[in-house]
Amino acid sequence: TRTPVNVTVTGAAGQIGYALLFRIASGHLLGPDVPVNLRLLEIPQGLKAAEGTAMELDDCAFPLLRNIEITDDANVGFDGANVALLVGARPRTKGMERGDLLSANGGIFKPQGKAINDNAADDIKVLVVGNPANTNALIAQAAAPDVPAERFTAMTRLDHNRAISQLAAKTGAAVSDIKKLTIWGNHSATQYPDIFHAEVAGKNAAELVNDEAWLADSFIPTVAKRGAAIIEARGASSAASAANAAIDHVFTWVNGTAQGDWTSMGIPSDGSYGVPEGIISSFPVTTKNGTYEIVQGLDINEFSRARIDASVKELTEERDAVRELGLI
Ligand code: NAX
Repeated sequence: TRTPVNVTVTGAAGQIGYALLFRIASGHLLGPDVPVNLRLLEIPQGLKAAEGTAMELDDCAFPLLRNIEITDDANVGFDGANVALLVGARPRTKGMERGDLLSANGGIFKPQGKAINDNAADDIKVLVVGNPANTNALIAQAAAPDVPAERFTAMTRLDHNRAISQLAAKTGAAVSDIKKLTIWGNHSATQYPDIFHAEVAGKNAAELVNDEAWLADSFIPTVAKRGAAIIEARGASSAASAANAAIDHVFTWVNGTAQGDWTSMGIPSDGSYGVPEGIISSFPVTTKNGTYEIVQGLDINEFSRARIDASVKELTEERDAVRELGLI
């Protein structure tokens, strides 16, 4: 039998944590034949609720779940971690400036990055979900100099999945017929969902839709502002769909993209497509054997260029702000 994989989840007592843990334990994160040990990292106030969730996990009698450990000590939480899902973050509260938000999250992601550096397994893969996800990932990555930078990723898979769903609805196609969609840039309102290379049942999506006004005034803002629309409707931010996207992100990273398709991941830029090296920006990527590669050679038209540049500009500003704060 296979050795269990150690999966650490921060913010385990939160609403995404609640939607995420049961799917990890039932084999959806890594595969139906991979046993897991769960490490739940919370702040002291979250420990009791995390224990309650752990009781429910026990009560599912998941065959793949070997062990659950709950802690508020990052060194313990990341000890031997093979996969780390950094979900817990400091939300923006009323009246909070961006600088306050970045520094509050720096206080979380810098020590967690160091704890990953000092304690995680050599093959550690990190997904940052907690917002601002891209820049939190950058902070954690900078605090982990012994871990290859490319192991730190940020989640734009929810945006990717939202865009697929919107495009399927517009074209009347099945979700499974949509391929090669890309989210570029930041997981924020500036993100750019790109359909110019996407395919709908083998046909170019942009040509099929042939409606730039829909693209600019409906599709892009609907995808980019979907989080706010969910809050408005549900009275709480997206949780199950975010957990689902985290599962998809890691599953794809570990198990590979399908032939003829790609996915979107926030990853440290290597300078491709004019995105400054080092910032964590979303790209089209293919994955294989636990590694990913940026899809190269895509033609970027003017419409796309302006939008990628605007989102990347926001990311460089966030990077400069956390540098100023001494967080990277
Ligand atoms: P909740 O407030 O329900 O849960 C957050 C949990 O994190 C709490 O239990 C809290 O005690 C814990 N926590 C806080 N600081 C911690 C620390 N230093 N170490 C360990 N745990 C800590 O938030 P939830 O709805 O679960 O959302 C979590 C994060 O995901 C938020 O930052 C949210 O903005 C972000 N999201 C990111 C998305 C993405 O696509 N990248 C989409 C969904 C979501 O909005």
